Amino acid sequence: MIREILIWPDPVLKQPARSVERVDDGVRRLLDDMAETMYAADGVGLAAPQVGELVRCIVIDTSPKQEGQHLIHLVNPEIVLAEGVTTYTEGCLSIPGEAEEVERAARVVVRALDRSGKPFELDCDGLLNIAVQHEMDHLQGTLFVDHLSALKRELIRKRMKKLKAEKAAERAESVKKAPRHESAL
Ligand code: GNR
Ligand code: NI
Repeated sequence: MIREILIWPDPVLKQPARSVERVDDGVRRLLDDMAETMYAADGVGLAAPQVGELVRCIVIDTSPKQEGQHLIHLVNPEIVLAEGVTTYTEGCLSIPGEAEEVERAARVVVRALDRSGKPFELDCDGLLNIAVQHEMDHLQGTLFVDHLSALKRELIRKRMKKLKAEKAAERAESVKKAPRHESAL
């Protein structure tokens, strides 16, 4: 099921996510929804807080458009090694239409559970490295705008508030046009 992606600023996106106690069917269902939502939105990653779930779950697929081919599930990820510095122009599905350069570690090794609850390690460089750090930021309530100057962040906040107002107006309009339809999506 495709979920709605929260748009920043949203109080949920600022909160830390809790660890998963057991990788059960409920967690796997969430991971499947997140993957479907990520592919539908053409993203390279998605963190559970972006769909309103404050749990430490991430999906990533940095491969060019072969759905499912390189899908990675990260449950309770922890960085066990970070080295070097790199910059990348980042975007975020929760901050649509914006992109800014962000400084990150050049390489991270992450330890996480897979969708069967089995621990594994992932040695990340390139776009995967950027995506892993970007998604892990989401799990502690940090977005790429938090790495920018206050001035840039406030400019983007204004644009996002306008975007959200437009979306709310669109929704209100579609409710008016189709009052008996399940349109609160
Ligand atoms: O789809 C995404 N693209 C992207 C591009 C550069 C750096 C990070 C990302 S992650 C983003 C999806 C997203 O918002 N995940 O939280
Ligand atoms: Ni993001």
